[in-house]
Amino acid sequence: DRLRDDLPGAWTRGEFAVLFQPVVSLEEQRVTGIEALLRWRHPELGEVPPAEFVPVAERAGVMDELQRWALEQAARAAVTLPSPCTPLHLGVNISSSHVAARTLVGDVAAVLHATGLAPERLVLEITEATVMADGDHVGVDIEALRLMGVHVALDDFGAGRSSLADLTRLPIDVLKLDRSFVARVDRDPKSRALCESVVTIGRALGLDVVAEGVETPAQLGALRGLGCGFAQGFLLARPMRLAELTELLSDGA
Ligand code: G
Ligand code: G
Ligand code: MN
Ligand code: NA
Repeated sequence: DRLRDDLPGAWTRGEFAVLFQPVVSLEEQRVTGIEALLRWRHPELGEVPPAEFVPVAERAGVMDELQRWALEQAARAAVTLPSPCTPLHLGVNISSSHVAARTLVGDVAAVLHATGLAPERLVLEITEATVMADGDHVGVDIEALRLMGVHVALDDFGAGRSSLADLTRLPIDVLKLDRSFVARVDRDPKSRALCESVVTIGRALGLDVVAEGVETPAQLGALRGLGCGFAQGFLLARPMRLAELTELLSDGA
């Protein structure tokens, strides 16, 4: 089909961009990280969302190549950013095909080397689905990445068919609380209870918890009340281009 035909190499033709969405520390009230998010602007079809092109790229066998490009773009951008306090963490989403290809560890090492990004600043975001799909390999590769100093986040936590067992099995650093719970944290006792237990688990295991998809002050207030450490969402900042992010950070965010 059309996407399948046009995708390979589209990033070398300037059709892809990496946007950055700030992650805010609720304790320190400042930006402490960013998440890199891929965008494809097809010359005729317009914006194609990742939910559409990632599966196409995986089937076409080019997702690891696209991901290497995205990782490098994001890392190159991150090293140029002003950092008022400690250098920002850079979150990058990793697809299950990249993990399955077993090139992730080498690719990450190469990008760190090429860009000079400190490994401690990089947070690889993997989903529970990826963890489930790939069983043992994931654990081995994650362990290797962590030995390099890279951090790992479990993305969309709570939404998949997980797996509190993953938390004991995998050496991770961050839990990203799925936005489906965050959406109703201020109104629905069950959502609130789920958010609270994730915050509690995070504290008990020494993991940072990032609430995703925060859209209203009421949600933010509820999350603060639960002691959630970090938040991300349209209320705080939308995904933005590097120039805009640089400006935001220079203004002392
Ligand atoms: O930015 P947006 O809300 O459209 O992202 C939708 C989905 O696409 C999210 O689940 C996000 O993790 C994923 N995504 C965004 N950028 C990347 C990327 O560089 N690699 C992979 N594998 N997924 C990405
Ligand atoms: O699956 P992942 O967590 O990587 O998804 C990130 C996606 O979430 C990005 O595509 C981003 O555009 C989107 N996103 C970020 N903040 C919000 C928000 O407040 N509300 C909603 N609905 N989506 C958001
Ligand atoms: Mn993510
Ligand atoms: Na997520």
